[in-house]
Amino acid sequence: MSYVDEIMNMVVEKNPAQPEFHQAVKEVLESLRVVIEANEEAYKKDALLERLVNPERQIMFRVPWVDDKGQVQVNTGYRVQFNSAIGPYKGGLRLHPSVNIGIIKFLGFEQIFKNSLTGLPIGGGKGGSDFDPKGKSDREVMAFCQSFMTELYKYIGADTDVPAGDIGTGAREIGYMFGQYKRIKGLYEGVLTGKGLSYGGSLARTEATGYGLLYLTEEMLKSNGKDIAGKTVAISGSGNVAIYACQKAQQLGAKVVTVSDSTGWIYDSEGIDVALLKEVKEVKRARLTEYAAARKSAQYHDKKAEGTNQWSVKVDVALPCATQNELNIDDAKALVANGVIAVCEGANMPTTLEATQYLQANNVLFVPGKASNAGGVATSALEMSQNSERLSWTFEEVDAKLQGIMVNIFHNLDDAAKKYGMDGNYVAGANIAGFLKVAEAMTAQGIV
Ligand code: NDP
Ligand code: 2IT
Repeated sequence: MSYVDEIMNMVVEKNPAQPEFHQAVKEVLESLRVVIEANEEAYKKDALLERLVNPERQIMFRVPWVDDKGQVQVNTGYRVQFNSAIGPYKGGLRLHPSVNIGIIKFLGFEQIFKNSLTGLPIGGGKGGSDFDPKGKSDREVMAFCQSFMTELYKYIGADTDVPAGDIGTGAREIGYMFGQYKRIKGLYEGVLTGKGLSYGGSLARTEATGYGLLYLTEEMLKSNGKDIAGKTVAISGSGNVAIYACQKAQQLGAKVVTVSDSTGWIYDSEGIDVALLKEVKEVKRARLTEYAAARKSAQYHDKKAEGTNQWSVKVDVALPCATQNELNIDDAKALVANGVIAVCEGANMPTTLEATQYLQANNVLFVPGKASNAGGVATSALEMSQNSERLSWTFEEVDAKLQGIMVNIFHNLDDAAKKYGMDGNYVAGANIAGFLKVAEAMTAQGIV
């Protein structure tokens, strides 16, 4: 049995009931096959793949807090410190009822390669909790965040592990967590990113993931003789990534006709009104039905009642920006039948393996999230740099750096795919380019 297959089997056997983690490892290892096989003896002797798929450290803890009725609630907190070969652990905190150790491990594993692709010195980590911020009062969210940080602070720090936002964790949650860290540690340091501008945050971090997704998509289309301007785009999600993807797509001359949340989706024939979307989602924290109620050109579709989603709409470009496995084989078939030319992932692993293969087999340009959504973590690393030098850069400076990083990521993965004889396979290109740097650093640092 080949080394890659041996490791795949081991991961499934040793980590039962973690299907998302298996899926993430499978996608990466399959496309690394040619690289591993070229150097199999050395990698095997050093157990490089065994070390790569085993987190350096996994922390799980109890998070008790008191709700507004005086009832004690108990959640589980997680931080997986996956790989620190190229820098301190870096990655977001997800707050969503679906969170479990397998989800955090898949996200942490992806983060290793994503962070490597940015070209910046950051290792891979991820954390979160099964706490659901939806429908909670600000005081309840604060109580949870303070309790969460009262345990997490022991394991993080500006030079060891720097968490940030993800699903359910935005500026409000990062603020409460930062306040509690500072209070317990008595230390004002850049221990979290995505902070508010008044206490060490970076301009353009809020926009970075969505903007970065579009910078990379634009460059990828250009390199294939196409232009984002004039294209019709479907976006899923209506959170941080989706909103700023929408904004940048429209600035670049595309028309975004859909957004979604977990219950429904919007088709807006005039193009999504970003100001209205921000008001509904960022200010009111309301549902998309409110967007439809406020705009004549918008139709609201209930996902469950209709059994439909935004991938049934005829578009040129699809940007999944909500969550894992939200674009399956039936969705891929519908997109291809409608003539889609490109799918670039804003979320982490939103496309199933089967759907990815179908899109690639039908010549759809496909960029995996670890490359196309890397603008968020890249700008987090720029926030760390600003915190270290105790300076703040202008929006234009950060945005220009972000753009340069995304263009660079695309060319690195394009070159890697070509070098290994898989021209146009951006999944393979991203995994190979991300892996090689981490593998070299791990090898250089000995058996640790
Ligand atoms: P937000 O919490 O801001 O928004 C999440 C959006 O996705 C909401 O519209 C939410 O709908 C929807 N959603 C969440 N879970 C589900 C689900 N199970 N089914 C259907 N819809 C769902 O999160 P972000 O925008 O920050 O994150 C979106 C994706 O992007 C995630 O995969 C995240 O890991 C990834 N990402 C985020 C980065 C960042 O900087 N924030 C960086 C790189 C990747 P509802 O409100 O109904 O739950
Ligand atoms: O998935 C991701 O890259 C993020 N949620 C952002 C992580 C970060 O450290 O900014």
